[in-house]
Amino acid sequence: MSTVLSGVRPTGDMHLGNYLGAFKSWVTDQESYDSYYCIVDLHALAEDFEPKELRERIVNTAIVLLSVGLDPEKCTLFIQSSVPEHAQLTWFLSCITGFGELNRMTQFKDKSKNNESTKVGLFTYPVLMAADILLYQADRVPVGEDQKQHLELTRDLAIRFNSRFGATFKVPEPAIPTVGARIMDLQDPSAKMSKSTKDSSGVIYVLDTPSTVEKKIKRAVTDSESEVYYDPAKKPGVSNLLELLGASTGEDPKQLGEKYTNYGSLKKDCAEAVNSLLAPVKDRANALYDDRGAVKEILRLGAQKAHEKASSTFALATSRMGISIDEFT
Ligand code: AQP
Repeated sequence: MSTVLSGVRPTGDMHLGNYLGAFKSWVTDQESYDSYYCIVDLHALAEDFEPKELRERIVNTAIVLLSVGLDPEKCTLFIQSSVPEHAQLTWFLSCITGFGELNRMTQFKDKSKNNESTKVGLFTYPVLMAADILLYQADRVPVGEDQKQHLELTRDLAIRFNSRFGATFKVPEPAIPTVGARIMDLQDPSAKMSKSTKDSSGVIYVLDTPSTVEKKIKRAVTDSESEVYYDPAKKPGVSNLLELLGASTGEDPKQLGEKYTNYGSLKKDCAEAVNSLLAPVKDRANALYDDRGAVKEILRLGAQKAHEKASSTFALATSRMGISIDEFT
């Protein structure tokens, strides 16, 4: 059975971009892959955080993941920091990563904006991400378009390690969804929908109420034309609504564009489709909020299972690098 791995940072409330760009395919993949899904709290430490708030976000993220359909009987759901090998392998990989390689990462450039106080952890984030993936010998890594460059680095590091020290890591393939790969902010369709965006009016959270979803979509920025068609470069706002509608209903955004003659009816259908998609998720989440003990137990068992696999890969990497004490003579 092939292995799939993906992760999410508990840096805020989960939104439609996370759901449509990532979680939806995680749920499908758990049926046919040995699946590992990770709440990557170590990555969250690289940005400003409050410990109490972070703890709450980790639990909320787990609740959303279970509510969208991850089934602990079919996949391994765990918190990254519960498996120490993630941090340990990061050091090994840091020692074969060039400074220039990390300096070229566009996400780091966007987030750091040349600010001197930017954390080193944010700079080395892609190396930790590579460790997350390689520890589980993942064949497939479902991510949004924005993570493609990090995946390329992971592949480069796996190939480099294998050729320098001997076959150790599987070289993973990215899996980028064709629809929903990049859901944009409703108020600024030139920016991707993000948890950490200050103005929440352009972000639809998975647990937003139906009336909030309707309000946000109704106020979504479009353009001064009135014709509906799919063209992300020329009509980013309208195309994003078509993308949202398409990803929620399973239809093709381009073909959907041909069905509409005005923005009002597109927004109405888009809000309805998003609300139908999210309604069962919210019901399940409410039930889980009343049973946090069960969520904690799922994460504990997940960490145990993840540790079994990660520790065996890590032992192999240790041996390959010549620092395994078991092999000292
Ligand atoms: N807008 C998006 N459209 C499609 N996919 C998206 N993802 C995130 N935003 C979008 C995908 O969701 C998965 C988990 O995201 P993450 O939190 O680990 O990474 P992120 O890209 O940093 O997410 P945010 O929401 O933008 O968080 P902040 O604001 O904290 O930086 C990933 O597979 C990601 O591609």
